[in-house]
Amino acid sequence: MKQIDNYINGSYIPPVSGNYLENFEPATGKPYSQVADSGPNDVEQAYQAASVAFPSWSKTSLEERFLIMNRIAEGIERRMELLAVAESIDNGKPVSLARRMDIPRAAANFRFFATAAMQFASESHEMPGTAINYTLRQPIGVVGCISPWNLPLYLFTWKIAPAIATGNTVIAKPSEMTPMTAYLLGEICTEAGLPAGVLNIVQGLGPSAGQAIVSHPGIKAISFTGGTSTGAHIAATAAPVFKKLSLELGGKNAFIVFEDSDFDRVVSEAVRASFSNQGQICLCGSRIIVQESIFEKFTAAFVEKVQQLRIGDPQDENTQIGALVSEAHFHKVSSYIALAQSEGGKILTGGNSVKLSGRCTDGWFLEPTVITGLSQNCRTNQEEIFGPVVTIQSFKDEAEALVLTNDTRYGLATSLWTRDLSRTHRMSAAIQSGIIWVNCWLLRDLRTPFGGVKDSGVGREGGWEAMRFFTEAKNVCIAY
Ligand code: TXE
Repeated sequence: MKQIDNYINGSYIPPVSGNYLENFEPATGKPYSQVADSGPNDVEQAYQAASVAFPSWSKTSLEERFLIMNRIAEGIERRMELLAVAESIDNGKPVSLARRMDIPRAAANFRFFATAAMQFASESHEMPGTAINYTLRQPIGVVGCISPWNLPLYLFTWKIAPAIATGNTVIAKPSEMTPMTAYLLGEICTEAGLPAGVLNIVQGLGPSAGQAIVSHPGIKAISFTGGTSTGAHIAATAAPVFKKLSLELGGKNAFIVFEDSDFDRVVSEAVRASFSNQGQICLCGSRIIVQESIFEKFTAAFVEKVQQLRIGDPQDENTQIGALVSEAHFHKVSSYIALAQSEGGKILTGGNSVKLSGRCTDGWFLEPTVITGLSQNCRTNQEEIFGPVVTIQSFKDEAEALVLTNDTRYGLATSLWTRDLSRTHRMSAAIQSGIIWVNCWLLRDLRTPFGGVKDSGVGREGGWEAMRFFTEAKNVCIAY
């Protein structure tokens, strides 16, 4: 069985403990590899490598960083099929999705921030006749990047790329549930000529390996994506020692459909926003709210399209709905279906586990599920389910749509469908979320700030926001 070791100082090395964790394939429910069960000693090894590499890497020319990061992107692209299959096996997502979204975006992350490294500048301010101020934006040093299981390589590289582009050295930990593509990134970086110690990949559990990164006194900034409760725990660990934090957390996003929207497009986009990656994207539209004048018509059309989704072996090219990432997550999501029914919800389609034949017979599959008849303040409409389960409810007018949209503890993303330009501006200004898509969903420009408000996190990733997160601004004031 494949052993997934740590990548430290440019080489793959086993965990100090010698212990490994079973890594399961969600589609079969069976272990298919073993992942290093790392802890504080492994993080210390990584920290030593990263701190030795920092002086040289932080002085590496921007052109050299640009060239190396583009070679990493090329290495990812050359291994597109290998990485897409690995991602699909590890996570349970359809291989077509990994090939279309996850892996190309991982390459794009390195390309984007390679270019950003060349363009990143700061500013100067003259005090006429008195002084000149200039702002130095310097790398922080050794930084920690911790990423989740839902978009494994996509989110892992979204943090690593800006961190190294700005001259930092990195200790990065993928989720213990999806370690494979992060593991494969190590050899790609070595092949691209990334100097040893610039990127160190430590595998293992959150409370051991992750906690060791967050609490290490030498690691000065943490970029985290994951659950809100984990984010709160990380903040409690990091805050007393004044570490810089970026927390991308959970969401319970509204997908708002007004009667004047493009009906056929909004129906198909609602299906995509609800069930892509089995609904395991923090940006998914898990609460569909529809103007009452078209509620029946929309609901019928939406349910019909959901019922056409093909559930199957993630390795099958035609599969649209794959497996949930773990047995625990499968039971968590299933429990929310039962909860919804106990709260008075009516299941319009789905609600059942799926028993496939052949190799996937013991996999963790759930039908895409649509539930109606629930109040906004019930748990099903308030808590992040993070699976192929959406609720659908109606609203009378713009005022009610806004109340429903904002009525959760989260504030990550919203998808608003209307042709009314004034309404678009009014609602976009009033909606409490960090991202608002109008007549689209998951359309991403990497230059834009990315992040949530309320319990969806603090800090922003993307574009100059990410470059600024991984640098410290120093003001130098020189008197004439
Ligand atoms: O996230 P966790 P999980 C939500 C979603 C999901 C829930 C839990 O609701 O059901 O979070 O998912 C590491 N110190 N999202 O279990 O536990 C962990 O090893 C340091 C939304 O995947 O937050 C992993 O690498 N690190 C989210 C990473 O944190 C710790 C995407 C995420 O794990 C740690 C994923 C600790 N004490 C889940 N405990 C989004 N916004 O996209 C865990 N980790």
